[in-house]
Amino acid sequence: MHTTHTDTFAFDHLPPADQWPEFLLDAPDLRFPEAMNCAAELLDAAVARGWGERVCIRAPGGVVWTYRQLQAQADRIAHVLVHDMGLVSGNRVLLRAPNNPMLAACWFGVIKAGGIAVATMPLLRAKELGAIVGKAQVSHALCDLSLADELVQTAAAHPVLGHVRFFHGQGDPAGEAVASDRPRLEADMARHAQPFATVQTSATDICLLAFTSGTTGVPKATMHGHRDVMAACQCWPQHVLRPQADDVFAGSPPLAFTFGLGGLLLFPMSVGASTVLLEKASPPQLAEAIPAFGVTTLFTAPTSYRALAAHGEALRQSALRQCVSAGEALPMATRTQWKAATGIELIDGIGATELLHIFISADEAQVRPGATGKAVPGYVAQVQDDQGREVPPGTVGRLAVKGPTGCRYLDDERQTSYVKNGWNLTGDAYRMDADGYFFYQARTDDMIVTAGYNVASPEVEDALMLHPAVAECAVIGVADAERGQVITAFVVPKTDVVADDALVKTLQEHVKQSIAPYKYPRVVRFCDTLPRTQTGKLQRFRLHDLI
Ligand code: 3UK
Repeated sequence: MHTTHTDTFAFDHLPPADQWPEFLLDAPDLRFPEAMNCAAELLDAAVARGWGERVCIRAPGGVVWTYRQLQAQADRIAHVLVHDMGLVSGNRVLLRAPNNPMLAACWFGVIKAGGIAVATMPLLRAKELGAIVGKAQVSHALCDLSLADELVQTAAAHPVLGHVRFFHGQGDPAGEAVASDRPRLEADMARHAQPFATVQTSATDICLLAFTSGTTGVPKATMHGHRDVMAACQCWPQHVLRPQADDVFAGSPPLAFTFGLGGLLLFPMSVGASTVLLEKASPPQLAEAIPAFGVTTLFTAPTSYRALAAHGEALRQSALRQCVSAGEALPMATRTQWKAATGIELIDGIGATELLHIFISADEAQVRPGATGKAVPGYVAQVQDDQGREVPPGTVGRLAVKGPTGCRYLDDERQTSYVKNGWNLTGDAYRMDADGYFFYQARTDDMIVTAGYNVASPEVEDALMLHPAVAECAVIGVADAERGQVITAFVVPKTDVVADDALVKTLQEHVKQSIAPYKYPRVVRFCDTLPRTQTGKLQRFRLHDLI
């Protein structure tokens, strides 16, 4: 392996080769040329192929960009990076914006210039941004004006971040007035009208660092290259989603989360479809955007589907036809609720930042109740015991995955916990049936041991969720002298439900009737909301503080 990068930081900080997962690249559709830049594949080639006048991106306020317009913007940004900001290939560029067309243009501008995109969650503060800048030695940043303050603080504290430009994404004119003295990307872009010749990188060169959204611990930076991006476009979208060129994608995950980057930018572009980028995409805004933009293909998390189900009637009248759920386990009750509300069967898929995107999933026709799905073509998956031996079907163990993408952390000793003997270990407990369907049990650290029994938090949550009084819930094991751990449920009741002792009894009875009685929550607490990460994942560990 070699790198074409001038700045070899990423290459130099890859884990040692013997700690890499095995990469499966033998399938005919996964054989990529040695020299490849994924921006050339996804953007330049799209225009060259005659898609230039097709709509690529829409946004509120009547914004419509064709593929050619996105390319023109990305070209200007690449020129600014190289000529005005002194970028050399391999430099890391922090990207910071809510989902909007300029963020997409910046992403492609960075990649075209041979840079490494480090997209960050909009809500991060200077302290968290500082950790990212330090870890990835980020030298450049392109930032939405609406998020300028925290970045300015970060740059002041981290001299390595020497080149910063701000842009006006969309909305928030007040922010623009306040920040008008900031160095503007648009002003520089205006001076560069000529096309930018995309830098010829090697397929294995790193092009993005994605920080894990993990529910605990210090953030880790996963490293992915041009080949990994194209492999992700080749696997799950082609084999499970199978989108059409006239599809309209939309959803909630930030582009800084690889679930959003793939689902809301790379995958639609890989088939010449269009994407709707929404700066705000909570359920009410999604419910409005779906009919307004003619959205056909939706990406969001289980909680969001539960809230959106209330708009089922309106969504039935819309063009919506495919709905993808990922980020956390999809309870059976949510699948049923969504189908009843909209007539649409959800496509569940488990993905991970370490593997870039989804590796186990099932299309609408292949759904098996309670299962996430089967290994996506290109990937192999198995359930292993603690020694890394494959266990027979029906046995719960650790999920192990291999495919064309895999985990490489930037300079992180946790590499050897995620990758063992060439397998990526996702930290999830799963069971596989005889037909190769994978059934999620829990995060391995969310297994509760109570009076000698192993109980998976999500199983109790699923049972609770089937009760009509429950809007959301979370189950944890609380340390207990007698039982080891006591199953404790936090329940957000539906509006107009009376949350009293009688309801506690009712819910406990309900669980005893639905699953093995020893799994019922001995303690039930009511609350208004549950703690979640910025990617929508439940943070069960934070519930311990409420005990
Ligand atoms: C959990 C799921 C059950 C699971 C992601 C799609 O979530 C993504 O990446 P993260 O790094 O988290 C990975 C972990 O999240 N998980 C995700 N999806 C499911 N558990 N069923 C699911 N359908 O614990 C996994 O190990 O934040 C999801 C695409 C790209 C992604 N990065």
